[in-house]
Parts: sequence; C-alpha cells; structure tokens
Amino acid sequence: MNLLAPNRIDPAFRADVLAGFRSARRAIPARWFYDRAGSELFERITGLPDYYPTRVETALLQRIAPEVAERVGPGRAVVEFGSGSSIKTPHLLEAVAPAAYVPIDISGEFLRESAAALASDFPKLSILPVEADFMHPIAPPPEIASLPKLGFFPGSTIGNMVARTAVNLLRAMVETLGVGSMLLIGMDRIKDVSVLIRAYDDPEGVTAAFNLNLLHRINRELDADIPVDAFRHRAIWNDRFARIEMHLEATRDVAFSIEGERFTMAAGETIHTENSHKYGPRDARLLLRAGAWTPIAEWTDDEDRFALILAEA
Ligand code: AVI
Repeated sequence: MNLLAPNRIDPAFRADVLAGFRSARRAIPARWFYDRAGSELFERITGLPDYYPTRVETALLQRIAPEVAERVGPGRAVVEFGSGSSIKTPHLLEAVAPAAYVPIDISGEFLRESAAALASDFPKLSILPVEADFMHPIAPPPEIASLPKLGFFPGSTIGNMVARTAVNLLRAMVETLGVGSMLLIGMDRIKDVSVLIRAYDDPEGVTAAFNLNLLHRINRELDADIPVDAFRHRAIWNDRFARIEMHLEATRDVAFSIEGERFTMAAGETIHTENSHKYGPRDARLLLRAGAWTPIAEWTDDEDRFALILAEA
C-alpha cells in the first residue's frame, strides 16, 4: 500500500461517500463530480449539441450585456461566484467595463487558470482572485471595499442545490457583496421533459461518463473496489420537485468495500448523484426573494429555455 495515499485523501470526500453508502437512500453530493477528469468531462458536456444551457445562456448574455451595463451603471466591481468560465465572463466584462473583477472559487488551480486567461484579454482590468468556498460569506479584497458591486452567478449552478441550500447561498451572497449590490444570475427554465432528458443523457455518452467518473474517483482516491461496469447512468425527471435527477443504477447484485467497510446493492438500486432544478418564472422570483434579493429585470432566449435575472439586495 502506498504510504502517501492517506495524506491525499480529502476527509470530507471520504465522510460524504461513507455516509452516502450507509444511508438507506444512497446519495453522494454532486460537488464530488469535479476532480480533474470530472471537470474535463463537464467541459465536454457544455459543448454537446443536446446540452443547451451553456450555449443558450452564452448567446443570451451576449445579446443583453449592453442592457445589463446600462442598468448597473459604471465603476462596479464584478464578483463572480465560481471560477470565470472562459466563454461567458468576457461578454459581461466587455459590456460592463468594471473597475475590478473578483473571481471566487474553491479550487485555486481553476482560479489561477481562468484569471490568467482573462488577464491576457483584459490587460488593464484589475483581477483579484479569491480562493474560498462561496457557500459561506466571504470578506472581499480590501481594494473593492468602497466600490458598488455586481455579483455574477451564471450556469444555473443554483439549480444543483435544494431550496434551503439555495436560499442560504443567496443570503451569503448578500453578506459577501453588501446591501445595495446587484446580482446577475442564470436559471434554467422548466421545459419539455424529452429536451431535458436528452440534455442529461446524451447519445454520445459524455454525461454517463461524467456520472460514472464519480465511482472511478472513489476507487482511485479511497480504498475501494466498486465494480464500475455493474452500474449505468440514469437521468430522471422528478416532476414533484421540478428537477432532473442523476442516478447510478446497479445492473446486477453487487458487493464491494470502501475503506474496509462492506456494502451490497441489489440490481435496480441506485445512488442519487445530482439534482438539477428547473424554474418557472414565478419559482425563480420567489427563490430570489427568499434569498433577500429583489428581481428588477429578467431576460430569456426566444424559446424561453434559459433566464438571466438581475436582482438587487
Ligand atoms: C453545473 N451544473 C449547472 C450542471 C447542470 O446542468 O446541472 C451539471 C451537469 N450535470 C449533468 N450535466 C451537467
């Protein structure tokens, strides 16, 4: 056994995985998808023909950015929650011409990569990356203390949270940015179930590989021997909660061990790995209000697939 291995294990990952397998309804938080392989697979998902959110939101942002700039006014600091995606952020920065740009991400590596990429496109912009977990209030860099702020949270990442967590995050954002700030947030709309299922179960099998990578990650990083070939990817529409759920379903009875603990699953049993909530116009506004934000403008694409909402605290 590699004596260095225990040092590389994230204790929170181990705790979440073990708790998830011990529970009667097996579930692992979606945040653990994003190791290097998972992040690369997610990048591929965003380019898939059936995965509309990234494409539609980017085009929408490009179209409305001048109007957003007019509404928010000059001289703001743009604070992005999650590391700046190379495609979306420049559209906003070009239009808003902010005084500073503050990307916040828990992964220092992604933060440095995206900050470096943006710095070459916006050489005069002051970029102040913050390595932190934005689920909790964060003290912004002192350089932007006196500037009015615009939060940016694209991608409908909020949709990966259950309502209580989403509300807590929105309130943490008010604390981070301060009362009087604005927030531009992306939220995916409820739509035809067949369109949603295709977006989360693409014929190319990239989303399946993304989901199954979680089991590979458990085998790679923990002391585990899960037979990954005995699981298949499932994407299910849960109408009651208006969300796509991703699961990993055992295709036969399986037994395996994780960190010396034995687990069995019967054929057909699943591990719940992700929720991706979708919002009607009223749901979106209610969620924002519950999170202490007042929506002031809203834009959608021609087919009403995706919404960008501007709110103020
Ligand atoms: C990151 N997040 C907004 C994606 C989504 O659409 O919920 C994650 C994803 N899962 C499967 N495909 C994409």
